[in-house]
Amino acid sequence: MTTPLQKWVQEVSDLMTPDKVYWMNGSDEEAKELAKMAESEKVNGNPILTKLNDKEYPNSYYHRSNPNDVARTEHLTFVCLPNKDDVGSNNIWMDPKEAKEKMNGLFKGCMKGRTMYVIPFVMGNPKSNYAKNCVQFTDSLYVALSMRIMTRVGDVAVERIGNSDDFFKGYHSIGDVNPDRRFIMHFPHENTVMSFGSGYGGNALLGKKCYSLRIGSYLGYKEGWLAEHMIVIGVEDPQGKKTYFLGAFPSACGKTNLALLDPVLKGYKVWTIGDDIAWINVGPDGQLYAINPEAGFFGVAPGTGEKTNPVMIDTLKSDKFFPTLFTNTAVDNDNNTPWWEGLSKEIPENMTEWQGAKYDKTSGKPAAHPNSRFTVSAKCCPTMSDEFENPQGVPISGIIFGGRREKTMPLVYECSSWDHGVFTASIIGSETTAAQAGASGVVRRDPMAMLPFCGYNMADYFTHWLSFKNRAKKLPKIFMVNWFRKDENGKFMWPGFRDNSRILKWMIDRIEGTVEAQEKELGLFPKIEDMDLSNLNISKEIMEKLLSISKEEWKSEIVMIEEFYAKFGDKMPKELKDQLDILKKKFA
Ligand code: GTP
Ligand code: SPV
Ligand code: MN
Repeated sequence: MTTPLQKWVQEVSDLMTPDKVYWMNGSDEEAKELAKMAESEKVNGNPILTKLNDKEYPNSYYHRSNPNDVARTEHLTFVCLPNKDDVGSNNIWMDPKEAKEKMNGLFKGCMKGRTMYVIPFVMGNPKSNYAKNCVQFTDSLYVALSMRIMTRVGDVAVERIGNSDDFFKGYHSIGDVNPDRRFIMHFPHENTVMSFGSGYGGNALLGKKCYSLRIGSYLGYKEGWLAEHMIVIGVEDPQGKKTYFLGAFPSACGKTNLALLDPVLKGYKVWTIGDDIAWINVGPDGQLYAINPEAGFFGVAPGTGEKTNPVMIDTLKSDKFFPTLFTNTAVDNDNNTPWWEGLSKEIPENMTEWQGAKYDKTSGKPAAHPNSRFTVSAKCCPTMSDEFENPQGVPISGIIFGGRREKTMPLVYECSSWDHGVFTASIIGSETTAAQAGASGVVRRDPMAMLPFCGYNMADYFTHWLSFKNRAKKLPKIFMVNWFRKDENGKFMWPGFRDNSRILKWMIDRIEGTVEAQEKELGLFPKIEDMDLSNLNISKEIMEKLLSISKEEWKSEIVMIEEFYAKFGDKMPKELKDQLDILKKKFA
């Protein structure tokens, strides 16, 4: 008897006509075999993978992508629900029928001469009721190996799927890596994504942004849960008590760094559960519980160093999983090790830059692409929490939102209610980064850090967020942070990174009710004397600046918020419009 899964694979291979169809089982032996093939297989004259120095970086390989394929391409990403109004102005819509015709045209015969890798995987611990069954196929060895790191690949997914047709169907071909023939099409109502022409993480590892966020958020809306662009961490205090937080920052704005934080504050410890995606459910006791559906990290390399993120450096040097990948970093040829800006103070003499040329230090250009990344298993991370595999997830006491803002946004404040928290998250603005193709440094609204990832109308999404005040018995506190505020000379005023533990401590004190806050226009602010700034060389004046609110800046901010809200017309929930009115009056 053929199962729906087998039938589907037969249909897609009939269309794409690969020379071979290979089903991945997720074993170590298989990964080693695939890596060996990737070392000998060439694309554009370059091997797909090159082995790096095994002593310094065990099990590690280098991958150089096509220079036109180094980031997510939001302008080529579509949500194809039958009704255009259901995708909202936050998404680009295409009629599902038209989208499928287009994709089938691209997919027809696209795997001739190639192997189709069928990758069955589970998002979340297979023992969890919150876990989801998925299958993606691809003709890229790099994508196949990356999926092994980022998800739980193997027979367990095939067993869970059994004779059912209820599984995520991910279509992927790297095609000819031509941006004119590149599309990432989502069909949330059919649990399907079709992706062609890119091998880049967010475009090609379909379990990640495509499924766990865009399709996931749509499922969450229908089923009463949330799929979010969030880290999940447990912060242990000196008494050993753990407080669990979620944290949402836009792409390349500090999630991975906060998720693997090594606190400067004595006696505190951060336990990692997730660094990019959280699935949040109301648990049996009425609290919010979160799991991380992923199994690895696809992290930004530049800026990761011994000083800023020692835990990630240890993770990358671990030998606990095969393989670890480095993509579009530079290579230090004397040591055959990956290198990027921020890894070490000295720049190695003999380097190949990310596009394959000899690196010229005097060029003024970075050696690694600003969005160069590593792909590494959570098994390699020394701070991984015991709760990572907990099928129920962890109970959440605080939600941290943030953005990257040179100006306007204070270092930290607390929201005064759930509605106020949802409002505050809905008005997040952030400077764009190299994680998405296009200009960097442009301020755009990025509500909940989900603008590129919400798979349905964002106004409905806000309504869904608001509804948790009725679904949950006990809600977490909501905080807003900005690590990136600069002084007149363009220098970051807050040291950030490991010093962010000072902010986490204040949040825990607020959750425990041991410190008071002071009310300002935006919310509840810390009193400077309540913050642990021990052994930190920062003046009271700078702290005041970091926590200050400029009436002028907020007046123009409100104009931008109104423009953004207007894009959603009548669908915008009343609670948020009321909150905006209240804020406007405060700055009138
Ligand atoms: P995605 O993987 O794209 O979702 O990003 P992310 O939010 O996980 O970003 P990540 O933690 O990798 O941070 C990206 C960039 O922000 C790097 O260049 C870091 O050096 C920088 N960064 C992170 N935390 C801080 C901080 O506290 N202060 C400053 N100044 N920079 C930071
Ligand atoms: C992001 O851009 O937010 C990332 C990288 O985490 S990707 O998975 O490529 O989207
Ligand atoms: Mn991300």
